[in-house]
Amino acid sequence: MRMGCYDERPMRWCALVGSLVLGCAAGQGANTSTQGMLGEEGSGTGAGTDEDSDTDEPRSDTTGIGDASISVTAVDDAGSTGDCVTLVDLYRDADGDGWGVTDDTMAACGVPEGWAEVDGDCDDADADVHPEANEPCGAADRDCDFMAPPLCGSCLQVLAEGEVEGDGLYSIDPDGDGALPPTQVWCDMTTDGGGWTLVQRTVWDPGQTAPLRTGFASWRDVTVGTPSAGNGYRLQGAAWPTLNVQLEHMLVHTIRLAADGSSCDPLRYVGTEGSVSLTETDAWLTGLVAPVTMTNEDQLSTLDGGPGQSCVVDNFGVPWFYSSCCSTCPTFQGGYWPEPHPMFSYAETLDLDGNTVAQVCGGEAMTSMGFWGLNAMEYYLR
Ligand SMILES: [Ca+2]
Ligand SMILES: [Ca+2]
Ligand SMILES: [Ca+2]
Repeated sequence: MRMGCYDERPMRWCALVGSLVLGCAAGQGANTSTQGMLGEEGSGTGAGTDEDSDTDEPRSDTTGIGDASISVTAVDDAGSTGDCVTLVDLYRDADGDGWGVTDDTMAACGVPEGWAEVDGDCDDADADVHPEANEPCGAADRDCDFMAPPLCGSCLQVLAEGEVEGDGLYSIDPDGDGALPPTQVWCDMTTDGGGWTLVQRTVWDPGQTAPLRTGFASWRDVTVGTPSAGNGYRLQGAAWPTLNVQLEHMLVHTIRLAADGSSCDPLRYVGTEGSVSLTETDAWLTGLVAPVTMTNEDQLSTLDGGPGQSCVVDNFGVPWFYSSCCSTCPTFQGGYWPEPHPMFSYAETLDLDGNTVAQVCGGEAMTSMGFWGLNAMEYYLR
């Protein structure tokens, strides 16, 4: 004879099997997993292991379920009979996601709160984790197969399918199972709907951007710097085409204040229809439509090739799609500045938010002969 009871106020459940009483709250009704046969009505105070029915033990008594010879009767706390004729295997479900844990079971004639009829929950403290849970790209294991899902491929995919926590650093794998390694990138998840992946940032400090001045092979194969705000950075060029999902391009210019070197609010310009492609020896940005001169040549110029050799070599320019030289200058040194700094020429053109330098900086912006000096020039793809 066995009796299973647990006390979870205000309702008390008891299960007693084998010519004894299976107690449950009256009115819980029959369920489907195990049929017993109505038999003699017991007192509910038989020789169970939990004689006063006020502790949690034993909770996992399911032996004998399904045996048609077992008589089952339900009683409530007061000892009155209910109509329970069904004994159900139950699993503890503390997080209420409908999935219980395998190693905490009991049998009863209903499904009280905190219990489930199926097991397999691998985290019973998180209702978003269970065997049928959605598993966003880049998240931890959630469907209890103990395997993490693949990383998202871009900030745009993070936005669409992953877990978004505002602008910031995200881990992506630009080409999935391809040759490119997983990498951490900076995502703008707010501007113009978000989903922008930063691929290059040049900053006022020449020491930060000097490592970006490379030939084509390094441009293609090597990620330089770190993507978090304030740092010079370039994601290896081989990843750029895979991030250019919607052929959209954004330049974010943070103008420097002349008085103290601090930053104005950024101006943002978006171009469309621009396709980034690579050959063995070159990179191209073709078809770009933009409200400002984001580029003035389709072919990338680097230290060892492209139409803008004078810009890169003589004027300390970072590789860019330009020649002779630029309205958008990731860095430039020469008559404008004694050291290479990012600069651009169109701060009086309305940006995405309808702002110009007048709105974001007032009269204090750092300028040199019609160009504005930048604390940061950021280039995003989407
Ligand atoms: Ca659960
Ligand atoms: Ca869970
Ligand atoms: Ca998984």
